[in-house]
Amino acid sequence: MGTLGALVKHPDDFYPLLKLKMAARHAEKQIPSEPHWGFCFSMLHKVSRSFALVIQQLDTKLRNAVCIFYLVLRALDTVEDDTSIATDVKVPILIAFHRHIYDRSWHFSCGTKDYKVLMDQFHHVSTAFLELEKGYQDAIEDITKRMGAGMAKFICKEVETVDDYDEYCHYVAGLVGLGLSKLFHASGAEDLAPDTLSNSMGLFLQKTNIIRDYLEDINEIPKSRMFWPRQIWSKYVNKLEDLKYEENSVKAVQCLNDMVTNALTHMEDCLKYMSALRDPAIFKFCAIPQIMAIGTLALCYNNIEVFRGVVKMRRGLTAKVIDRTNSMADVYGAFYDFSCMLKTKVDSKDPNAQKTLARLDAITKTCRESGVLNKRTILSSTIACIVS
Ligand code: D61
Ligand code: MG
Repeated sequence: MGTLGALVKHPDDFYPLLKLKMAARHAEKQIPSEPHWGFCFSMLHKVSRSFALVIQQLDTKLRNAVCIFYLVLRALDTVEDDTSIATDVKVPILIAFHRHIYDRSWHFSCGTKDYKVLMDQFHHVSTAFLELEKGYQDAIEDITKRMGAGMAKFICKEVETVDDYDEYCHYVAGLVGLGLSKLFHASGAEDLAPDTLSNSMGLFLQKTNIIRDYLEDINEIPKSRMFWPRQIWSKYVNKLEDLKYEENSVKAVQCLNDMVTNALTHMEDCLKYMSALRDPAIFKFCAIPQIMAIGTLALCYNNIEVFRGVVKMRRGLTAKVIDRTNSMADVYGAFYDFSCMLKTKVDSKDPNAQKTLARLDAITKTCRESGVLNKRTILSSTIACIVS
């Protein structure tokens, strides 16, 4: 559906979309004039639709550090994701990446489109990195080193068990959570969060991506990429790719629901992490991706379309979440509505029905016990319309 068609169907998307458009325009006008910072911020806008806007709300020094943190890891991920690079070339680059960020003459050409520009012009990123305060540099270096080593480990290893799955997600996203917590702390605005909670923030986002991107990853050329753990999918099919064939639709949806149920385990840690934040801009920066992830999981649960094409939240809905996520009451409200709505989607014949329902009950209980469910203002209707 085109923009106009979507607006006729959801007229109340109009104002948040307009507000988002204006915020994006404002952000573009604010792009710094020095060429390396200019490159970094315009690259951020190009490669991450959603993160760019929320990063924009942070205080200048923290915003610069988070922008560089993002681009360094995005570049590392571009090396990891490029399935045309031979393993014996790729592994040493991943392992040494944390040293390359100090070297303004280093670059490695790979990836496509905007990612290729990021890789070819990487000197702008290292130049900006070298201007950050030492505390920020150290945090970024440490996480880059650990993520690169973890990615290298999984280049030669498949995700077999649920523990492997958690380990892989720790390297590529949990560590981002640990790094962000360090940056927030270094900025002076927040206490240092416990590692397990920071890790859960990343795991929840990454698992949602891995669930949603099943088809895209399995169809990857020249070699498919597989992140769903064998321990889960082998209960339903003999090969991961069998999930996409129509004759396996029932099994595929059961497997998908099993994966969603697994992702639900992180939600309570995420609530704990967010409820400890004090700075409103940092809070928004953390909460918006979480609520988008919930919305995506809500869309994916019991939905065969995950195996047929792209399942994505409407742009208007994304705009609403960005506009309306301002307090912990909004987050508890969204988590609560999401859990209630998911409960109605659980089919008693699903093999994991009891487990799924138990996890959802635990989440709704936590939200109710927060005592703020009636204090929220507007997000309540958002989740309800995701599935309709
Ligand atoms: C609070 C706020 C944001 C958070 C957080 C806590 C904790 C963790 C994260 C963000 C990271 C979540 C990553 C989820 C998206 N997954 C990916 O982008 C995959 O690549 C992972 C490795 C590179 C990570 C780059 C990154 C991402 C978000 C950031 C960040 C760095 C720095 C600061 C803020 C946010 C995925 O990418 C391909 C795709 O999804 O299309 C993949 O290759 O699996
Ligand atoms: Mg990757």
